[in-house]
Amino acid sequence: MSMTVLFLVLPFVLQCCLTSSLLHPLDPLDSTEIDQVRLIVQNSHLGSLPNLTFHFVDVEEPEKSHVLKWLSSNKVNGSFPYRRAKVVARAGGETHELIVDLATGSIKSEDVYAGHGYPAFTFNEFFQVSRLPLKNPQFKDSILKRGLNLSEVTCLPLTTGWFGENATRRAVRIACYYRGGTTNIFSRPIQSISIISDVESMQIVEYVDRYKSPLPRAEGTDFQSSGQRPNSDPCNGTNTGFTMKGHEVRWANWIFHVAFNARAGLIISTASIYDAGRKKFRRVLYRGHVSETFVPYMDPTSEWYFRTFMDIGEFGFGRSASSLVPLTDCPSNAVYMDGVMAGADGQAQEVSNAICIFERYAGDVAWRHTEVGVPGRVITSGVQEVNLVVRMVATVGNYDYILDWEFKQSGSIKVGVSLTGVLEMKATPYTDNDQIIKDIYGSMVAENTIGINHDHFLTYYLDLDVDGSSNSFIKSKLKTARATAITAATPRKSYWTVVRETAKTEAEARIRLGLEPAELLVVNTNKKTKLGNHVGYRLITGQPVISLLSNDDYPQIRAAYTKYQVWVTAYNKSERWAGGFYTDRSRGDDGLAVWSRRNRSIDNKDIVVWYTVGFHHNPYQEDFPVMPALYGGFELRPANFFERNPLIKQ
Ligand SMILES: *[C@@H]1O[C@H](CO)[C@@H](O)[C@H](O)[C@H]1NC(C)=O
Ligand SMILES: *[C@@H]1O[C@H](CO)[C@@H](O)[C@H](O)[C@H]1NC(C)=O
Ligand SMILES: *[C@@H]1O[C@H](CO)[C@@H](O)[C@H](O)[C@H]1NC(C)=O
Ligand SMILES: *[C@@H]1O[C@H](CO)[C@@H](O)[C@H](O)[C@H]1NC(C)=O
Ligand SMILES: *[C@@H]1O[C@H](CO)[C@@H](O)[C@H](O)[C@H]1NC(C)=O
Ligand SMILES: *[C@@H]1O[C@H](CO)[C@@H](O)[C@H](O)[C@H]1NC(C)=O
Ligand SMILES: *[C@@H]1O[C@H](CO)[C@@H](O)[C@H](O)[C@H]1NC(C)=O
Ligand SMILES: [Cu+2]
Repeated sequence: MSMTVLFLVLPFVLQCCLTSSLLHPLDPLDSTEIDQVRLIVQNSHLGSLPNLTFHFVDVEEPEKSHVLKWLSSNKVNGSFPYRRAKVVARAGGETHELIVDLATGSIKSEDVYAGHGYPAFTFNEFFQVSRLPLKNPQFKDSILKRGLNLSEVTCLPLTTGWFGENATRRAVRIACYYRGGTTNIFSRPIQSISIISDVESMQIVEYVDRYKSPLPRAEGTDFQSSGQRPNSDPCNGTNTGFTMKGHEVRWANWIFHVAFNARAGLIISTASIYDAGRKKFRRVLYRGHVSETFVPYMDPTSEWYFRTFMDIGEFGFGRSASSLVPLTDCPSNAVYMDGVMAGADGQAQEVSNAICIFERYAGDVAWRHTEVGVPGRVITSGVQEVNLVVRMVATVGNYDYILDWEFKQSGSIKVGVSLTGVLEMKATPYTDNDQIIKDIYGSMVAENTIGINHDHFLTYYLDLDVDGSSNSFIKSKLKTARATAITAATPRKSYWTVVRETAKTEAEARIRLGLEPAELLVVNTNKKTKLGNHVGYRLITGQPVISLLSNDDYPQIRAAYTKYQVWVTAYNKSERWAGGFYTDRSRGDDGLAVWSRRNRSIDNKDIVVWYTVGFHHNPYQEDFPVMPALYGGFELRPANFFERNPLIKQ
């Protein structure tokens, strides 16, 4: 929900000591590689500039064709693509972009970024900036005036967004909370203080105290669980059911690659499914991950209007990754993977248990049938559903996002997110809903406490490669037809029929769901089933939620892509982040909406689908003091991809 960082629950950040041999070109950088990158950058001229900090260090992914060639050549070393890192560092008050080649230990290219927006904040910057008020005389005075104890105050940084100004410095807002009597800091906001801090000079540059609001009380805000956990689990002892080689997972009929990076968190790549009929693996998804999130709050007043967070670009889901807790976050049969990323100083940092992978026995039925029509017999047959889940949790300040990628043996990939954690709350003099006479921009969730209305938009990058890279996007519209027009010999007046439309250009593939019944498909028109249907995958969408902000509102300009739930673009390796790469204080001149405006051809091309899982969140009392998980998601489901139900063995 917000860019704040709750330092108390941040994952243990350790110096990493893992070494592993390279197995896949899309493997994330390991700790040895990250340290190698750091040394190369520090030994370059950047090392002599003041304040060198690392904001982004990630594998610079090789060309798709090279990765595919390596995969199809049985992974022989000779065809292993290059191993490079992309680095974004700040030094001397400027943003530097570098491509570092790891084999030769050299810098391949270097640029100073001169466009709008800034790279993600580092953990160190957030940590330092959150301490500033506690040393500030004006703030100390404000706390004293309120009769509060400074040692019970926690301050957290909030990104500032962009509201038409010409930004010349990296800055954050700071919000402060009172811990007195509770660990649920977000439930006790110290209202009416506005603080802006310059992150380069690490100084408070604006301070306003309007001193009026009461402090919500501590009673009833605690959310710590009783500590009781089931000491056994029905699944304990089950075989994990899958094998892992490096980052590559093989399970049932699936093979795919699992990666972790600071920005997106969990990344699924090169997912293929075994087709027992054709006796081979067939490609489904080249890459999938959360590309951006947009969380605008609906309170336009001075302390709240700027809360329009884009967590992926402003901070990062990987950097917010929680170490997963066995039996709470993942069942007992889960296998864990650590995450590695670069810290502000360029050193490798590890998040232990950042990802878990487990077989889910949901208690559901994968398929069944009872046949009573065979004389003398009742035939019942079916199988239980067993899926494989890959999960991570990003705790971005007050909110927790549980991100799941669930693989089914039927060929479906179910992608979902559960929102939980704590609301972002505002103090109010009201203690009863009947006292309210004007808009409070949210709902009363406790005495003196408003849960402010807001949205969550999680935009997924889905580079589907259905049975190959050349795909088309089809809207299968269901239209009501008059029966009598076809034949007079029917008493029926109407029926529905399917009218397939291929989106030829990017403009035709911007979709607002819910306006007309339509199924959305990615098909490979170069490949047919034996029956002559084009092979495809269907995008089964969730709730049709789009941003309700006006198009001229600044946050909406930055997150223009949230006006449609579905977009399709022509594949371009450097177009991955829906809100643009430099998201902090961005102006909407980079990102999905801008790329789509090129209106490229997407018919029988390598295409990328972007789907936004959205929530309008008008809080209810049950969301307090901590919110029960709320699920949203979508499914990628085979559509004439197989000759028949792949669950029925031939
Ligand atoms: C390929 O590279 C891996 C890791 O670098 C190494 O262990 C292996 O021996 C190499 N194989 C061949 C055939 O060169
Ligand atoms: C302020 O809080 C600290 C830490 O909880 C405590 O040690 C101290 O006694 C408190 N001071 C006052 C004046 O209440
Ligand atoms: C920002 O800079 C541009 C170009 O220098 C100028 O035209 C514009 O008025 C400035 N806007 C603000 C809000 O200062
Ligand atoms: C370097 O950091 C220090 C302390 O944060 C700051 O005072 C100084 O202005 C910074 N220098 C540059 C060039 O950003
Ligand atoms: C799982 O089972 C093993 C042995 O069967 C036992 O030692 C362990 O405590 C169990 N773990 C949990 C979390 O139930
Ligand atoms: C790929 O995308 C980048 C960023 O949008 C753009 O600058 C570049 O021209 C694109 N390349 C092609 C071949 O379209
Ligand atoms: C996109 O391109 C198509 C085909 O060239 C054209 O018909 C359509 O008007 C274009 N749409 C936009 C919004 O540019
Ligand atoms: Cu919410």
